[in-house]
Amino acid sequence: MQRTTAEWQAIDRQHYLHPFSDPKALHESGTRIITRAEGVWLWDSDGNRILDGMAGLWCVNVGYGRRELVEAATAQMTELPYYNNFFKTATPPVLELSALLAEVTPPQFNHVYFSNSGSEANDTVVRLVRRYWDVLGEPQRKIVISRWQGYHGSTMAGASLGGMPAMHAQGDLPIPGIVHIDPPYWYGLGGTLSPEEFGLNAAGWLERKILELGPDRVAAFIGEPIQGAGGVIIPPATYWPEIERICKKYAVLLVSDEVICGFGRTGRWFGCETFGFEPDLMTIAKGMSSGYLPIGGVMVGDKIATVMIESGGEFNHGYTYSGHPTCCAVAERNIRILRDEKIIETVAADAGPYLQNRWRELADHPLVGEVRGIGLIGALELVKDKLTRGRFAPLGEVGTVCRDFCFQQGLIMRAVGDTMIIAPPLIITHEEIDELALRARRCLDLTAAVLGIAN
Ligand code: PXG
Repeated sequence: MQRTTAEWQAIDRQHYLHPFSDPKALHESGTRIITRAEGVWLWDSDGNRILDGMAGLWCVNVGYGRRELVEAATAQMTELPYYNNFFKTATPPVLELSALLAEVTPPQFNHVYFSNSGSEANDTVVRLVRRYWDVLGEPQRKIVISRWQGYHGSTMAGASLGGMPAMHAQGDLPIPGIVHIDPPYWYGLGGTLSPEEFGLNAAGWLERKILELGPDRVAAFIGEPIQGAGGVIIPPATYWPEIERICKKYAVLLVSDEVICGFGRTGRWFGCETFGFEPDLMTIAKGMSSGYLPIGGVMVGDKIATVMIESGGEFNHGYTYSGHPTCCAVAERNIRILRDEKIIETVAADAGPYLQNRWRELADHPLVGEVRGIGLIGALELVKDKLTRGRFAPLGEVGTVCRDFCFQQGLIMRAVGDTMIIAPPLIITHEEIDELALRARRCLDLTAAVLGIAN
């Protein structure tokens, strides 16, 4: 039914509770209603066309409007809309997708557990690594180390693994056995160190924490190759190889949360390939289906899969919709699009470098303290003083002003504190990147004008 924006907003106020939102504030301002999309463009219920600089929520990698994905869903729903994978059963789509994932993931990955989201996949990770060490006769290895400003989901384990104090403050988190270290955030924490020196230092915090806890109590370390929701924190090149070395030294399992970086965001299939490390487990979701249907999973490396299979015994874990056939059929088709159309190669050789060049031009803006990015992910740090990296107070206010101007100017950019973020669909063209850069600069100018900063 086609209603007016005001009618939808009224229903929203009366009946709907949004994720991560203050309902009272939202009721005052009214919700934006997105009604359709094509390529990198969204339309709202007032007919405004908006450039989606965030690919939905970091997920619509192949862009909106791909008929093949609609057709894959229609065909599967017609044939077999649902069946489970419990009780000695499987369906063709879950098997086809498993085999395809083994092909596109790094060589150590040949097995997958499916979930319906990144959060559920990370809950699976926690249960799986604890089960692995139990099976190996080291039941005291229970602790998972993760990082402040990491984001690993919103379930009890996901939010606990994440390093968002505002999330921990609600629901008595973290759950026991999860410990955090500081992130490899050079712009914020690097001081006078070179990025390379800082990267080694930041990895050293992991070793220090392992030694403090006792190496025989640490089950795993989990991190996003680039911390996305935490502000696009891109570690120096020295960081991940050193993290891998430390994990190997203490036999700590290494988990790469690829929910944002996976499926091409950084110009390789997976972020761990871009940063040069070999994880034991990978969390996947989002770009796996380009967000057309909900699906996630855990890629299980051979080292762990062999133990789980050869030990015998049941891993008492799974969801009604683990390996949902329709979601699997869509994810499989989506991954084939990424592969057959060489979309990720294009990100690496063309779209990525082009976007990064245009993005770096914003460095001369008086509000911009640092520009960073890789592939099709980017961030701008808005600061009060470029030289000293001095922040605005309270943090987040200027970011929100800028983000609101972005909406007004027909551009979706995320604000994390005062860091502005983009992660557009991977199929974005040069012309659309030009438009993104133009609109971003206009929004920075408008923000500077509100602050009374001369441009
Ligand atoms: N891991 C990472 C790295 C994520 O970015 C999750 C796990 C959880 O996935 P699900 O599918 O359960 O949401 C995510 C999700 C934001 C934002 O504001 C980011 C996410 C989710 C919601 C908001 O940037 N990332």
